[in-house]
Amino acid sequence: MYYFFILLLGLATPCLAQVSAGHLRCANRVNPLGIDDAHPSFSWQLSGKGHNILQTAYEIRMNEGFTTGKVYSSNSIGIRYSGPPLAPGTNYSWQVRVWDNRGNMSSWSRPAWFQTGLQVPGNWKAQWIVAGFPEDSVNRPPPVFRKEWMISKKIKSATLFITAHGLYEATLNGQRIGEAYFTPGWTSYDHRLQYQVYHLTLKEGKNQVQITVGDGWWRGIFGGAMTNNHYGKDAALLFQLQIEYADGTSNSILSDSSWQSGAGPICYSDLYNGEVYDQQMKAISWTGVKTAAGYSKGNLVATISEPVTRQEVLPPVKIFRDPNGEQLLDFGQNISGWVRFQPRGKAGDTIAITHAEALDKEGNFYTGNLRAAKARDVYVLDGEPTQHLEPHFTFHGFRYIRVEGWQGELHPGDFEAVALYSNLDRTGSFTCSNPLLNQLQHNITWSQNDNFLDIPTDCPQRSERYGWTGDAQIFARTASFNRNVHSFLSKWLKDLAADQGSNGGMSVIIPDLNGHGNTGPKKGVAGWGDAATIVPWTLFQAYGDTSVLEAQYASMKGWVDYIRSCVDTSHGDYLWKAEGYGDWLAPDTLQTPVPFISQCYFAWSAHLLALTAGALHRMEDSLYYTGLYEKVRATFLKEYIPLPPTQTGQVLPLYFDLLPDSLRIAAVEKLVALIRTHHDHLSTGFLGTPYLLPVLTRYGYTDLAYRVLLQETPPSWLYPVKMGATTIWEKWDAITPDGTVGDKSLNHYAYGAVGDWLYREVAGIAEEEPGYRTIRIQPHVGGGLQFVRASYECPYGKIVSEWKMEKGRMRLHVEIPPNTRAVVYWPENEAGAPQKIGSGVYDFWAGMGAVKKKIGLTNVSFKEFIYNFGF
Ligand code: RAM
Repeated sequence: MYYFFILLLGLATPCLAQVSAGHLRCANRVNPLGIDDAHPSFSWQLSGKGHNILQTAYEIRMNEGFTTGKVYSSNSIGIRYSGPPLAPGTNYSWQVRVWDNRGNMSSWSRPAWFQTGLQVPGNWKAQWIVAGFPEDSVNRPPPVFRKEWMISKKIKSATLFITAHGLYEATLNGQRIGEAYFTPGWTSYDHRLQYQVYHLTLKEGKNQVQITVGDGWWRGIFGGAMTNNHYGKDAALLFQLQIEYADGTSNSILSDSSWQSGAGPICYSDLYNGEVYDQQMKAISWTGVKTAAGYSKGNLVATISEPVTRQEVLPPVKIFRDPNGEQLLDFGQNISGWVRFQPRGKAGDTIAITHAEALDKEGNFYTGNLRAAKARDVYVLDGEPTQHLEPHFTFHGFRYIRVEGWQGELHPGDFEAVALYSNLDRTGSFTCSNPLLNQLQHNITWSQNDNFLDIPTDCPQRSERYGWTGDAQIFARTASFNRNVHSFLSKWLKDLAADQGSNGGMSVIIPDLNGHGNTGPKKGVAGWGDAATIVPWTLFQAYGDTSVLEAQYASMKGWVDYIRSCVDTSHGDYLWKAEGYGDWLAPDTLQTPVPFISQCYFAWSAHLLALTAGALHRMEDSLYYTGLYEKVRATFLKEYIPLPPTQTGQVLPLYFDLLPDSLRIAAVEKLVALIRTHHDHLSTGFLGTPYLLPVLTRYGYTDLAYRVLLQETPPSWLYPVKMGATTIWEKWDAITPDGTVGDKSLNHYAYGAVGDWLYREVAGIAEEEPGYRTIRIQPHVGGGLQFVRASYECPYGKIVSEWKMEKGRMRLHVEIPPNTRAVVYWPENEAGAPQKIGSGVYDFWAGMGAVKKKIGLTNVSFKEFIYNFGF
C-alpha cells in the first residue's frame, strides 16, 4: 500500500528572496550556431531561495528590438520564437525575465545568443569542389584543399559555413577550426546533408585555410560487405566564409575553381580499418580543383545536434607482453576513439597500432569479434622530434592496443586513449551501496558514450556500427536519463523519417546505408521499425516537447499504416505475421514466436500513435488509431491465448497492457513461475529484457526483480560485471565462464536498458507528466541496498532522490527544481506526514512495515501509468 502526497508548491511558504532566470537554451543548446528553424525554441530555468517557486509570467527580448511583452504563462521550456522573420547568417542575442507566484520580478537574465544558418539553398554561393589530381584508386588518400588570400582591412567578424562529401577537418593558419570531429556527421545524405557554422578569427595579411576530406560514411568502406562509395565516388568540399569588416563592407571566400588540391600525408583512411599516415610526406604538391556543379545543395540542412568532441583521455593502466610475446597496452576501459602517442623512432620506422576489446582465454590479444574491421592505424615516422600523432577519420572500439614496430621500451607517458563521442550534457547519476550495481551503471553509461557517436549505433568496434533501430528504441529511455539526448535523437529521427519507404516501411538501420537511394516501398521488422513511434514518444515523455511529435507525426503514422497495410482484414482479423529478429539473442532454447512479438508491437505502436494524436489534438486520428489498437488487441487475444510459455511471452503483453484483468494475474504468475524455473534468472533477449523488471515492479514483485537483477551467473546483468566488463555486452555470456571470448560485441548498450529501471523504480525518479512539469518520486526499497543516490537534470533543473535505510526505517531525501511539482509515493509511513526542509528539499521518514507487501493488482492499473499525463 502506498500513500501519495501532492506537493502543491504554489501554496505554502512566504516570499523569501528574488527569483532569477538562467540556464538559457535555444533549440536545446547553449548559444547554438546555425539555426535554420524559423521558430527556434527558448528555454530557461528558474532559481531562487525558499520553497515553492512557480513562474507566472515571462518576457523575452532580443537585440533586434523584438520583445514578447509580458506573457502570463508558467511555461519555461520550449517557447517558440514568434517575432519577425529571422535573417540568414545573423547573430541574435536574447534575454528573459520572469515573474513568480509571490509577485517577484527577476532582473533580465544574462544574454544568450544564437546565430542563424544559411536557411535556403539559394544562400549558398560557394561551389562544390573535388580534387584536381588523378586519384590513386586503391588507397584514395584523402584530398587536401587549400585557399590563400590577403586581408588588408580591420575585421569585424568572420563566419564559416562548411560541409563535405566525406568527413572534413579544417585548419585556419595552421590551427584546427572548431572542436567537432567526424563532421558533417552521418545523416540520410541524399535528403539531409548537415553543414556546420564556425566563428573564425582571421588576421590582417595572409590567411590560409586547408581542409582535408576523408572518406567517412560517404565513400569509405562501410557495411558488412566491406564495400565503398555508398553515397558517392568523390570526396568533395563546400566552403563559404563570410567576412564583415569594421568599415561596414563585407566579402566572401567561397570554394570554387581558384582553390588548390593535393594528396596529403594521410595515405589511407576508413572508419573500420583505420588510417595510414606518412610523416615523411612533407610538402603537398598542389594542383587545381574541379568544380562539381552537379552536386546538390538542395539537401543541405543545419546541424541540430551536439558535435562529436574529445572526451575522456585515459592513460594506460598496464603495459605488458601477452603469452604470444606481443607488446600490449591496457587502458582499463572499453571506449570509442583512438590512441594519441608520442612517436619515438627513426626516419622510415613504421609503427602499427591495432585495437581490441579483450584478451582471449590465454591472455592473448583478441580481435576475433571485430569481423572484417582491421582497426589498425599505421604511422611511417620521419624521425624528427615531433608532436603527438593520432588518426583523423577513423575510430575504434577498444580497451587494449597492440603496438608493432616500436624500437625500444614503451613509456606509459607516451600513450593515451582519447574517447570521442557526441558531446551531450550529462543529466543523470545513480549510485548505491552495491558496488556491482555501480559498476553496472558505469558500464551502461560507457556503452552509451561509446555508441552515441553522432548516431546511436549498435556497437563501435566491428565492421557494423549501424544505427540499429531496435537497439535505439529499447535504450532510448535509459539514454535520456544519463544524458540530454533531446537533439541527438531528434536529429536521428529526421533521418529515420527521411529514409522511410514510400509505404511507411522502414529499414532496420538508420541511416539506411544500403537502401538510402530507394524511394519506393520498404519492409519492416517488429521491435525495430517501431523505433518510429517509440523514440518520439520517449522524447516527449522526457522533454515534454510536442514539436518532436509534430515533426515525426507523418513518420509515426506511416509506420503504423504500413503495418496495417500488411494485414489481411478480410475475415475481420488484424494479424501482423511479419518475420523478424524476434526477441533477439534470448538465451532460452524455447524462443518467443516472432509473429506473436509482431502482434504485440503492432498494438503498442497503434496505441502510442493514438496517444500522440491526442497530444497533438488530432482527435479524428486519435479515435481512428484507438479503434485500430482495440482491433489489434482483440485479434491478439483471439490468436495468442494461452501466451507463449517464455518470459518475454508474458512480459510484452503485460507491459503493453494487452490483457484483460482476468488474464493479467495468470500472466504475472506464469512470469514468476518461469523466472523461478530459471532459478531466479532472466531468459529474455533484446525485446523482453527492458520491460522485465518494470513489469515485476508494476505487479508487486519488486523483491523478485531485485533477485533477478542481482544474479551473478549468466544470464544476468552482473555476470559480465563479475567478469571484469567495463561496458555492456551484446550477449549475456559474450565471454563464457571459462574465459572464452566469442564473436560477439562487448559494447552493445541494448541490455543496458535496465538503467531505466534503476532511475525510475530503484531511485524512483519519473515523469508524472511529460517533461517533468509534475514529477513522480516513488522509490522501491529492496535487494539489500542500504542507500541509493540519484539525480536527474530535467528540463526545469535538478531532481534528487536519495534513500537510505537507518535502523529499520527508510529516509527519503527529495529535491525538485522551481516551476515543478512532485507527487511523492513511499512505503507506508508509520511516522506520519512528510517534513519540508530548505529550498525545494524534502526529507521523509518511513517505517518499513509495508515494503514487502505485494501491491494488489487492482491498485495498479496500467491506465494510471500510461494515461495520466494531464491532457
Ligand atoms: C545485430 C546488431 C544489432 C541487432 C541486429 C538484429 O547484428 O548488432 O544489435 O539489432 O543484429
